[in-house]
Amino acid sequence: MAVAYVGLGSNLARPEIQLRTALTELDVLPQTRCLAHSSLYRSPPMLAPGQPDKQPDYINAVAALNTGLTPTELLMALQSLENSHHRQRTERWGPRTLDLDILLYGDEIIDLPELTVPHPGLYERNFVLYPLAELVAGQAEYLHIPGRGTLASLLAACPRGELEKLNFKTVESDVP
Ligand code: A4P
Ligand code: MG
Repeated sequence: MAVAYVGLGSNLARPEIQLRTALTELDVLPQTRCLAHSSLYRSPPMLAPGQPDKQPDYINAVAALNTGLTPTELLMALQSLENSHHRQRTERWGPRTLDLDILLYGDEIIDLPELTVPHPGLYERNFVLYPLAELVAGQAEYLHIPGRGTLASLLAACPRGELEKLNFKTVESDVP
């Protein structure tokens, strides 16, 4: 068994509900339990250079899984979950109903054509680092990011910016 951290993101089709549903679905993947997850966070879209600024804000979260799946098996399971949320891949960094990224898989460094771990964007994304820090609650100095140092050192170099932690009681799924 390994502990894997998964980043969740959505900016289409009621993103808060997409994430809450996905968090329950992660817990019932084969050989997998969801140990804990962060709050939900809202942030403006991070865009590719030249990409038009026409996307809704994103909702993001991070989950810690205990899994017996191999990294490649976990990637396939996550992609199948994305597909079940009607994810359509039209453009890179385009709007999406559900994005599930493997951020960390134990302390492994993986460089396969279909899988890079740690996730290549992890180091500089406020919408990943701050939820991850919440999840490990006070242990950021001890969470080692292979090849990059500690989570605490990455956080120190990453401004919080416009990232907003959502109040659990006011997210849209509570509205009838
Ligand atoms: N892949 C390689 N490594 C991994 C990994 N560690 N986890 C491959 C998951 N997948 C990985 O992904 C493309 C391919 O990456 C997959 O086929 C898989 O084999 P994708 O999900 O189909 O496409 P994508 O998500 O558009 O591309 P990419 O480069 O993964 O984008 P990111 O890094 O997911 O970023 N702004 C805000 N505020 N919040 C966001 O969450 N997300 C993105 C997309 C852009 N802007 C954002 C956010
Ligand atoms: Mg992705």
